[in-house]
Amino acid sequence: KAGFLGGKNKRMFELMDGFLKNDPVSLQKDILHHVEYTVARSRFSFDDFEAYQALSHSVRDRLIERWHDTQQHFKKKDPKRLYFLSLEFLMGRSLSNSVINLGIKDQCAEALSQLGFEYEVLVEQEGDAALGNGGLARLSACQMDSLATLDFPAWGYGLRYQYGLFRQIIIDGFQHEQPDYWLNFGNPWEIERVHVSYPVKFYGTVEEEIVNGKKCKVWIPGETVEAVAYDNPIPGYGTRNTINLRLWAAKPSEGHDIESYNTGDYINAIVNRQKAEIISNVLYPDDRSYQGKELRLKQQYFFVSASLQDIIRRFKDVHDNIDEFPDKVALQLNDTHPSISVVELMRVLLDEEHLSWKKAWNIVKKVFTFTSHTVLPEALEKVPVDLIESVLPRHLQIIYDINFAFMEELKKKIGQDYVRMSRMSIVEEGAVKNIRVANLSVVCSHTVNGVSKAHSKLLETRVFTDFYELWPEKFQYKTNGVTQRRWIVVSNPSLCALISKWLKTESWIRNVDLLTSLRDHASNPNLQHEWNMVKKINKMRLAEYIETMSGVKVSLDAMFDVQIKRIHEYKRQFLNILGVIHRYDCIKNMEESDRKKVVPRVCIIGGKAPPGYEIAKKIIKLCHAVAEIINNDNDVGDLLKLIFIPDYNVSVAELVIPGSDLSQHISTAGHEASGTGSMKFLMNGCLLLATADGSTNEIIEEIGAENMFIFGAKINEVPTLREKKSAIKAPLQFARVVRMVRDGHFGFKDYFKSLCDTVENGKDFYLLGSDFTSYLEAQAEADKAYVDKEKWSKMSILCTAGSGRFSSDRTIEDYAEETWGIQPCKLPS
Ligand code: KOT
Repeated sequence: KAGFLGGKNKRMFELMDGFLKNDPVSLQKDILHHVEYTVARSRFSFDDFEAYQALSHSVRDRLIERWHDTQQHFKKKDPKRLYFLSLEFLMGRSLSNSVINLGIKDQCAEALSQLGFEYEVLVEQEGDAALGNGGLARLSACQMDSLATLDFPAWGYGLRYQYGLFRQIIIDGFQHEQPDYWLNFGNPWEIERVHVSYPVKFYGTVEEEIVNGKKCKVWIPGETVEAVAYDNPIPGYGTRNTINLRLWAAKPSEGHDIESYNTGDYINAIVNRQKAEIISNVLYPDDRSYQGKELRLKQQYFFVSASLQDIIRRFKDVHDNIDEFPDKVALQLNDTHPSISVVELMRVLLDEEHLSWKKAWNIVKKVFTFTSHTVLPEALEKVPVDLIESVLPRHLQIIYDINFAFMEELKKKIGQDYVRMSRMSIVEEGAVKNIRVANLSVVCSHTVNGVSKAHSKLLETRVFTDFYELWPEKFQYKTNGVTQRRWIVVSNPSLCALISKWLKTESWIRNVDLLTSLRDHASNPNLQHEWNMVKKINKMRLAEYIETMSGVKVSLDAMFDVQIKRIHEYKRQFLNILGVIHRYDCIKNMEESDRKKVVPRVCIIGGKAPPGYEIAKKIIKLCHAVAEIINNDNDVGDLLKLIFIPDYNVSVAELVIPGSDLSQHISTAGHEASGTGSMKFLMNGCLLLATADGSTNEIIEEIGAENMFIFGAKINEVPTLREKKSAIKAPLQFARVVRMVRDGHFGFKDYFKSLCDTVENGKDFYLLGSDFTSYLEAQAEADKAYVDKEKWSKMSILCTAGSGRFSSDRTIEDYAEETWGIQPCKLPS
């Protein structure tokens, strides 16, 4: 606090004369300074990676200035704050994003070029921060960008995994997983806060004590681990506001295993200390099936406990009355993964603040909001009671108490309907007793929302029906969005410049609704021409990448047709591959003269399969096996290519999306909660071939079905189709392509048998067979549209023009107003 003492304060201002400057010469000085003193290389000799490090540190200095000012401002204004709790954040690269948000890209590029470096090359030196799996995690990252840009007083909290999402390598067409030790080369974007650390307790017993004449529970832990904070500044665009993403790392606590030291077992005591760090070691790959793993529960509680201690400390710095907590704090649960926090807050209020149950419960139910990101029943988290009892004994007691109170309330409302009560209970009875984390989250939150209109409806009618009937007012919908800063400005600079030129303003970068005025020019041949040039540049970049990576040369005249996302049966990459086989089969069987009429395609698939998900891995192998045959068939040539892009991640997406003509979002209707990939493609003027699932229906509302290729069963038709499917014969074309795989046309006959079995003999749970004909029709429509260049360009422009609704800025504004009750708190400029 010394800095705030009168006279000293003045002296400090004199010494640190204003903010760091952003002109190229000042940037050069800073870069060279960091080369010499941070990277410790000679300023006369450093390579691209070292230049990247020095540039990053220079940018980070600027972030830190803003970060300090923002935090100070928040403290002074004391607004209600949002704390976004998520076990996953998929941030990708920071340099390119920070430079854009700080508005210093041109200056950096100029500074570097005079030093003999190229900005674009340095950006490529950075590895991805992949502390998350897919959609949910990338959504958190986009939402952090919007929270900062819109000046909301928000913080993110998560875990600082040492190993991020596994790297995918492909050997002979098979996926192998490699560890992602992303911190190997240091991480300039984080600030270690050795003094911000909290003890987190595990195991042990619960005892009773008398405090102030009242009986109180005391948890005597069996193990204590220290949580240390690492701060990651998140800059807003066009504002000085810079918010914080605080990630926790596990470290041994001082008192750890004192017993062993006392008994002289020094070596073992040290070894045991290291074990504490395991908690934040590795991100769990998402396979959407919960197995009740002890380490996973410990990760969840570890980050939640540290975050709540931090949040309560910050609150108490300024407030004496804990009753005001809900006026100052909103706690957002990103799916059920952080939901143990509702129990932890109860525990702190009861056992440490000594509030009555009623008072504590009143606070808890006013602060939490819960967003669900799935409809798959197997993805709903359940934790065995035995496991909680051992790891968090006091929490189990509190869960039982919450459930008891809830059951009593329920009985009053619905009478003695025990069947319904047992469905709604937080405790699942059975051979293995489980805690239903989703039920706990619904009971303890004041709002529950899905991530698209369709998904929210399904939550109300299928997943949480009983709860919806009980508390309809709790349920909301919040359509997901993505940030146009990363998905246009950073990743597609040519399109960004073109849009600004035609709109005669850059304001759309903060106010994406302005894109709608592109509609007025959609038929303008000049815009269409420039639009197509931009697409061509991006296709060239992508084609070069494909060639370096796979050795396959692709034609720029071909339609680039892309499906990139995690591999899962419900996302139906298998349907895509079967469609490619069908296309191949048609080309092979047609007259030479007819081949001239075929619209050439480059079909691109990318994505990681969860390590234990056999069928998903087989889909990847099938893609490679089919590609091997097609790409080497001289009859086919440039008419059809199939490419698998390995190790799909945020940076790869930044390259692939701008270079795509068509993108596929073809999940079985009713399975994709939202899908945010489609929004990134839409912004970049790619046409969508999609089922009416998740966010697609809302995209249809915005840009019109006539500008998309929609196919397949609707959400409400799926259950009936499933019932009837054993009676319905799959179309002949479908049977034929599956037979080609079964018969070994692409090799590996035995290996693919179980994959083929998933779609035949009355199984086909994800309805590939029944959607196949309409899928092919939609594909034919896309071919037809592609040939008509004017029509295609117009549709493409209309996609970008209609993408405004799918900005995370809009999503965050909706949450701020309808869910969290927070207001912007902007730093004066
Ligand atoms: C993972 C495990 C359990 C529950 C949910 C998930 C999950 C859901 N992980 N990612 N998601 C995706 O979240 C996105 C953002 O809301 C959605 O767009 C997408 O449909 C989900 O699959």
